[in-house]
Amino acid sequence: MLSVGLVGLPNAGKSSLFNLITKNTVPVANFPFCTIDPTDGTVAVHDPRLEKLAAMANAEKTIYANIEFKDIAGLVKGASQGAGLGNQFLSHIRECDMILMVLRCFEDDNIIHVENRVNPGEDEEILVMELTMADQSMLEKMMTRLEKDLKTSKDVLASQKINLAQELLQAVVNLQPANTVLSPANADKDLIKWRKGLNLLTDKPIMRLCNVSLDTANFEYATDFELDIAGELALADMSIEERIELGVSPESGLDKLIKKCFETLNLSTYLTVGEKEARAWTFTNGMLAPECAGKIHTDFEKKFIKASVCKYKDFVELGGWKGVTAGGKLNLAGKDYPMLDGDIVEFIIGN
Ligand SMILES: Nc1nc2c(ncn2[C@@H]2O[C@H](COP(=O)(O)OP(=O)(O)OP(=O)(O)O)[C@@H](O)[C@H]2O)c(=O)[nH]1
Ligand SMILES: [Mg+2]
Repeated sequence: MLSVGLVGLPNAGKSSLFNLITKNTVPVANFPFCTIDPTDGTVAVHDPRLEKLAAMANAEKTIYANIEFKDIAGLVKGASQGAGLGNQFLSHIRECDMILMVLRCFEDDNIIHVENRVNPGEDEEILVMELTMADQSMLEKMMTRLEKDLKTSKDVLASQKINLAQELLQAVVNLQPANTVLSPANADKDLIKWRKGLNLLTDKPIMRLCNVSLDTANFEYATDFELDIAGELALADMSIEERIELGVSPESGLDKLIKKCFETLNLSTYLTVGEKEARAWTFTNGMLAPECAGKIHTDFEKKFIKASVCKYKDFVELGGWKGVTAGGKLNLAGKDYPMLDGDIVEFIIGN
């Protein structure tokens, strides 16, 4: 399952965001280090297309894509040296697919800021510093092991691994995220896999979220996403109709955030529909039909023959598979078909 790790300074609003996400009651308090246990929450990815399909097919079940968020304790300057609660919780987000930095932009004298000022740009610098330092210590250990093994290793990639680890180390030592080290286009697949398996925090996509509020001052700071977390929490129980009545956007801030995470991870959705279930499946843009079939069942990738594919819009307008077929909008896609967002699919699988 897709997972997003939240990082931020204490009192940036991570747990509030987490609460918005899960509507669980994670303790939220005006107290730095309120979160002392990592907390995982899974949320369904709301997709109106899926709901429409389920209604059309009178499907018994609607199965949404899921995305998991992991809340950890706030980091402070020097966490990698043990300040605050240290960075002991970072291991909980090592396996996440991306990092979401929650940056405080709201002014509130009653809520302590560990640096006694509100400045998202400087907070980002602190976070990048702590994350790269955590990666540095991991890479240094890795280098020692790789060099020790080099003489005895039968691994044909051994020296390439050392070179890559060295390059990554160079970046993080200079406080540059590991993801700034680009793999050459012809890089060995196994080397890329190995790199991913290192689970470096700063090698993941990093998205910056500004926690703003109505009284947020104007910052000269470019961010990826703005969300009024406290404001959204206040609206969280309202229906779309109630939101429209109040004059706020019918799409919740959380839905927009999840969309943005999908974008950051380069993901899209294809859909399947039948009487049993309507279901959303997540794939990486550019994936071909067989690999997408493999999302349903690993066997499906090998046994893939063809896929019946049509656009969501055609499916709805023409009233389903029959209409799509009669209307000439059905595409019998082969192994080299790159799946597109919103494709409705039926795989034809061999024995
Ligand atoms: N005024 C205001 N207060 C907020 C906003 N977002 C969060 N808070 C408050 O700030 C305090 C800290 O929020 P949390 O969500 O617990 O912060 P955190 O990032 O999880 O903090 P740690 O767990 O200590 O790292 C709480 O009292 C929240 O109610 C906001 O947008 N405006
Ligand atoms: Mg918290």
